[in-house]
Amino acid sequence: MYAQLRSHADIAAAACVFLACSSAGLAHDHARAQLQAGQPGDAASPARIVEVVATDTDGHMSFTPDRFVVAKGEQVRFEIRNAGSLDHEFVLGTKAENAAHGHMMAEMPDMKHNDPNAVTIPAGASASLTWRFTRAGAFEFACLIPGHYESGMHGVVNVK
Ligand SMILES: [Cu+2]
Repeated sequence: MYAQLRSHADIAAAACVFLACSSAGLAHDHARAQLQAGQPGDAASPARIVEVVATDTDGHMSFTPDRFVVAKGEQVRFEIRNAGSLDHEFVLGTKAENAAHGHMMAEMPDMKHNDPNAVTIPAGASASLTWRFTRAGAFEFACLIPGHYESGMHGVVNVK
């Protein structure tokens, strides 16, 4: 039984890498369908630029800054620079969505993201993500690579 489950997870992980997570299985689609933080941005319309730096020195991982206030309806273009020596990712969602996604990442640690609300940033590289925050509330951005969230890699977006 265990072996069978394990191989399912492996197959899903392989599909995930090839298809950039667009068909990583029902669990992932479900997580996306529940996305509460807003909607994918439109690169053609104006956006407020927010620069974020990811670091991973001495076992402490973080995003700087790790707190933003955004106006409801505002479109933000996050420009994330990975100044660390490890690959990181930036995933937007509610705390609950990120926790659920984190559990899935623990099962499929090689999962790569190219979703509207998530981007993988290789060590030394930069990436951007444009998002429109259409709902008020506290949302989270986090790196869900196993162990990174626990090491401090998360922050808060307050939408007012
Ligand atoms: Cu990370």
